Amino acid sequence: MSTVLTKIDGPVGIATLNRPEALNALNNELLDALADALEGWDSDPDVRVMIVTGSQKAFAAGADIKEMAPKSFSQMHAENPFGRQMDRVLRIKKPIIAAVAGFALGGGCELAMALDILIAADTAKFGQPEITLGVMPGLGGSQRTPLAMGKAKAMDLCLTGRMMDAAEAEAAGVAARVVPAEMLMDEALKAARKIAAQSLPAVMMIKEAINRAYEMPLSQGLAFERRAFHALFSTHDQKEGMAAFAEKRKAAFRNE
Ligand code: DAK
Repeated sequence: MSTVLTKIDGPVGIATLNRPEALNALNNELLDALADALEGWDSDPDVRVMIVTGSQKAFAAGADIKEMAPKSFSQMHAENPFGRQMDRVLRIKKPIIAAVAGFALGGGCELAMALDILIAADTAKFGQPEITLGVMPGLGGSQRTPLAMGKAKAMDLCLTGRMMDAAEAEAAGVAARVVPAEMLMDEALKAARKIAAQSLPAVMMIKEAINRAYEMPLSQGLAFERRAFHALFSTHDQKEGMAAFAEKRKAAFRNE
C-alpha cells in the first residue's frame, strides 16, 4: 500500500498521508511520494489547488523516530533526509491546504505549518516534542513557530514539548480556522474550490507575495508586491475580472 494516497476531485489534488501503523510518521518514502504528487499537480493545468491530509487520528506524529534513531551526524548531513523533500514542497507554486485532524507533532506540525492554509479539526493537537527526544525542531519549527505565534509561545511549545489543542492553535495564528472533525474534508474542499474558481496567475502571485513577507524586509516585500500587481495587468483574467464587475456578471477566468 502506498504511503501517500492521491486523488483528484475536479480542480483539487488530494494527498492523504497513509502510514496508519505509525500514525503517519514521516519517512523518506512517504515524503518522496508526497513531493512527487505535489510537483505533478503543480505542473498539471487541470489541478489548481491541493490538499494534504492524514487520518482522523493523526495528520502526522512527526518524523519516524525509529528510522532516524541510528543515524550519525555525517549521515544526516550528507543524506539530508526530510529536508530535501521539504525544499521541494516549498517550491510548489499553487496553494496547498493542510487539513489536520488528530496529532500534528514534530515534523508533522512543521509540514502543516509550511503549507499555505491550515484548517484544523477540533480534534487536532499540535506540538514540537523533539526536545523530549534530546533534539530540536529541524523542518522549520524553531523559525515558523515564532513567526506565527511570537517568541513566548514558541519557546513554551518547543522547550516544554507540550501539545496545543485546535482552539489554542487558532488563537496563536497557526490554524486559519477550526471545524468539527467530521466536516474537515468538506470544509477543506469548499475552501479549495473557492480558490480554484479564481484566476490561477493571481492566486499563485498572492501565495508568492505572502511567502516573501517572511523572507525579506518590508520595503523589498512591498516593492515585490507592487511589481507583481502591475504584472497581473498583462493577464486575460485581469481584463475579464474587471469587465465582469462593470457588467454585473460572473467572471469567466481562463487562468491566463
Ligand atoms: N515515529 C515512529 N513511530 C511512531 C511515531 C513516530 N514519530 N509516532 C507514533 N509511532 C508509532 C508508535 O511507535 C506505535 O507503534 P507500535 O508500537 O504500535 O509499533 C504506533 O505509532 C501508535 O503509537 P502509540 O501507541 O504511541 O499511540 P498513542 O495514541 O498511545 O500515542 C502519540 C500517540 C502521538 C502521543 C505517541 O505516539 C507519540 O508521542 N509519538 C511520538 C511523537 C513525537 O515525538 N514526534 C516528534 C518526532 S521527531 C529532520 C527534520 C525534522 C525532523 C527530523 C529530521 N532533518 C532535516 C533531518 C523531525 C523530527 C521529529 O518529528
